[in-house]
Amino acid sequence: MKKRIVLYKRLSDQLMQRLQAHTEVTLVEAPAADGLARLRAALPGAHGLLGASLRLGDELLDLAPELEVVSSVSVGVDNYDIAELDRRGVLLTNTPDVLTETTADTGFALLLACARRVVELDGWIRDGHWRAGIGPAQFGCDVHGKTLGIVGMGRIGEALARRANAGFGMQVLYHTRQPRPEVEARYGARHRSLQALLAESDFVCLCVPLSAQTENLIGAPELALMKPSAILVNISRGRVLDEPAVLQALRERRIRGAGLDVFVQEPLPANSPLLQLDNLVVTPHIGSATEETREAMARCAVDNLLAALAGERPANLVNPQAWERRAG
Ligand code: 8YV
Repeated sequence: MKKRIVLYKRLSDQLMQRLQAHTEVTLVEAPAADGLARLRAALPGAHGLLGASLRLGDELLDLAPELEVVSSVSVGVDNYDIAELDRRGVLLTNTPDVLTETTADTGFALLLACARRVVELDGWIRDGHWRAGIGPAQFGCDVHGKTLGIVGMGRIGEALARRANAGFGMQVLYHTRQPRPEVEARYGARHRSLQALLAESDFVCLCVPLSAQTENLIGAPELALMKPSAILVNISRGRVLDEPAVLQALRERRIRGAGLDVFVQEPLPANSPLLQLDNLVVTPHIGSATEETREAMARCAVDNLLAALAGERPANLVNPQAWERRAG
C-alpha cells in the first residue's frame, strides 16, 4: 500500500507527478483561509508531511500518530519542536545548500540597496523631485573596500564573505562560537567578539539560525556599539533582532540604515511603524525566493521525503536522534 503524505505547500507539476507515482498525496495549502482546518482533517493516517513556514506543535502532531517524516522546504527549522519530534521518532529534514547562494545574494541586494539609497531615491524620482542635477542630499555611501561584519559563519555567511572579499574588496570580520580558520584563509576573514564586530563594521549582516542563544541577539546595547554610519542587514529570522530597538535606532539615526528581509511578525502589518522610515529597506522574506532555488529546494524536500518513507536515512536529516530511536 502506498504511504500517505500531506503537502502544505504547492509543488511543480513535475514534482507532484513524482510524488504521486510513489505515494498517496493530499494537497492542503495551509496558509489559505480554511487551510489549517483542512490540514487537521488530512493529518490522521498521514505518514509524511512536506511544506514550510508552519508551526508544527503537539496539537497537530497528535492528529498524525502514523507520521514518520516531516520534510521542510527550508533550511531554518526554528518552527519545529525537534525534541518532541525526537520523542515521537519522527524524522525532520530540511533543504540546506541549494539555497545558500540565492540567500547570500539577497543579503547583498539589501546591503547595496541601503548603501546607495536605491528604494528611497526611486521614490524621490517617482514623486517628481528630480528636476535638476543631484547633490549631496542624494549621496549614498561606498561598499567596496569597506568592512563587512558577518554574524554567523555557516554556509550563507561564507557565501557572503566570498562576495564581500572577492567581489567588493571588502575587509571581512565574523563572529561565531567556533572560529573557522579555513574561512579566514580563503577570504581574509578575521574572527571578532560580537561587540568588537559591531564597533568596527561599516555593514553588519545577521546570518544565524534562530535559537534560544540568538533570540534578541541584537538589541539596544548592541546597536549602541555600531557606528552612526553603519548599516544593519538581517536575512536570518526576525526574532534575532529586538525590533523596537532597531526602530528607535533608525528613527534617531544612531545607525545610517537597515535592510530587513525577516520580521518578528510575518507578513509585516501595513501599519508597522517600521514602514514610516526612509532609512529602512524591507523585503517580504525573499531570502531563497527565486524560481530556480525554490524548485531546487522542493526537489530536495521530495528526495528527503521519499528516502525516509522508503526506510532510508535521508540526506538532509536534522534530527539523527529520531533516526536512532526508530532504528533502535
Ligand atoms: C523560506 C527560509 O522562508 O529556508 C529558510 O529557512 O527562511 C526561506 O528559504 C523558506 O524556504 C520557506 O519557504
